[in-house]
Amino acid sequence: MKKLFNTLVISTMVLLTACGGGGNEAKPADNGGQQQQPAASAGGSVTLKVGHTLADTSHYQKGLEKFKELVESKTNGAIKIEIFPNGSLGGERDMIEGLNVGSIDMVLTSTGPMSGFVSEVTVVDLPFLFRDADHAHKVLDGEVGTELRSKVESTMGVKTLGWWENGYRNVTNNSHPVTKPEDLKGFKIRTMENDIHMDSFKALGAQPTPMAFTELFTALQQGTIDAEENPVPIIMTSRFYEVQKYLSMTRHFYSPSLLMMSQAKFDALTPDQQKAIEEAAIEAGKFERDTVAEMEIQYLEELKAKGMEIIEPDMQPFVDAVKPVYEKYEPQFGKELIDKIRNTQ
Ligand code: EAX
Repeated sequence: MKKLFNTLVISTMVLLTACGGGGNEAKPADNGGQQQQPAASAGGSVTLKVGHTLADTSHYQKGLEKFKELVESKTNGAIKIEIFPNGSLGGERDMIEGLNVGSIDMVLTSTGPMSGFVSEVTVVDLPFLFRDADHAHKVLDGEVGTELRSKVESTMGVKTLGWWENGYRNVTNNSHPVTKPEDLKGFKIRTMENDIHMDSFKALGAQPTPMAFTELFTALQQGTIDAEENPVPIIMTSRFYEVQKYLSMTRHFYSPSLLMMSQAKFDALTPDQQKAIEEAAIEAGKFERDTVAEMEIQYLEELKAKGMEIIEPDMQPFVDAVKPVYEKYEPQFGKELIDKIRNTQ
C-alpha cells in the first residue's frame, strides 16, 4: 500500500513539474527575475511605467508628458507610457535599484543619488563646475556626457536614454538670510545622498543631512532640518515656500538628470520601437531643459509674491570655501577630465 502511495505522490509531482516546466519553457527567458514583455510587434501594446519624485506640475512631469506624446505618436500607440510622479514608485535610489530587479521600467532621476551606483558619473555634481546651463548642455551632449552614459550602462546594466535637467540648486532656510558661507554655520541642511554634495556643505560650515526627496517636505515642516537646496522649479512646485522663508540664489551645483530604462525592457522592444524611444527621449529632453529655463524666470517672481525673501549673494567666498572639495576629488576624477569639462566652450 505504502509503495503504491509513494508511486502516486512521485507521479503527481513529476506531472505537475512537467506542466509547470512546459509553461515556463514557453515564456521568454527570465531576465534578472523579470519576465521580458513580448515585443509589441506581437500585435499587443506595451505599457512602460516611468517614475519620478517631483510634483505632477514639475519640469520632470512636463518633460515626461512630452516624451509620452512623442513615443505614442511615433509607435502609433504600440507603446504606451504611464507617468508616476510624487515618488509614488519610491525614492530615486529605490527606483534606480528597481531598474535592475525588474520592478521599475523607467526612471527620471537627478545624478545626485547615483554616487552609490556609479561614482564616475558624479563628477557633474562638483560645486560651481559649469559656467551656466548652456555650458552644461554642451558638456553633457558631447564626448564627456556620452562617455558618462556608457559608464552608467556598463556598470549598472541599464539603458540610458538621455541627459535631461533638474537645474541649478539654491539654498533655502527658515532662520535667516544666507549672504555668505558663515551664515550656513551649524545649519542642518538636507542634501541628496551624494558624497560630493555633503563634503561641499561641510566645507561651507554646515551640517549636511542626506535624505531621500520623498521625506524632505515633512522634515522641513517638522523643523528636523533647517535648510535644503534645490532648483527654483522644485521650490515652487513642491511648495517649499510654505515651509521655507529665505531663498539664496547660490546656484552652487548644476543638477543634471538622466532618463534611464530597464535594459531587459528595452531589449524586448523591436528595433523600430527602440529607435522611437531613443528619439523621443532626446527631443523631450530638449523640451524639458527649455521648460526649466522658463520656470526659473516665472517662478522666481511667484516665490517673491508668495512671501519668500530672495537673496543674491556674492558667490566668490562660496567658491573659495569649497576649494578643498576639488583637492579631495581631483585624484578620483582626474584633473584632465575636470579641466576638459571646465574648458568646454
Ligand atoms: O531629482 O532629491 C532632490 O533634491 C532632487 O532635486 C529631486 O529628487 C529631483
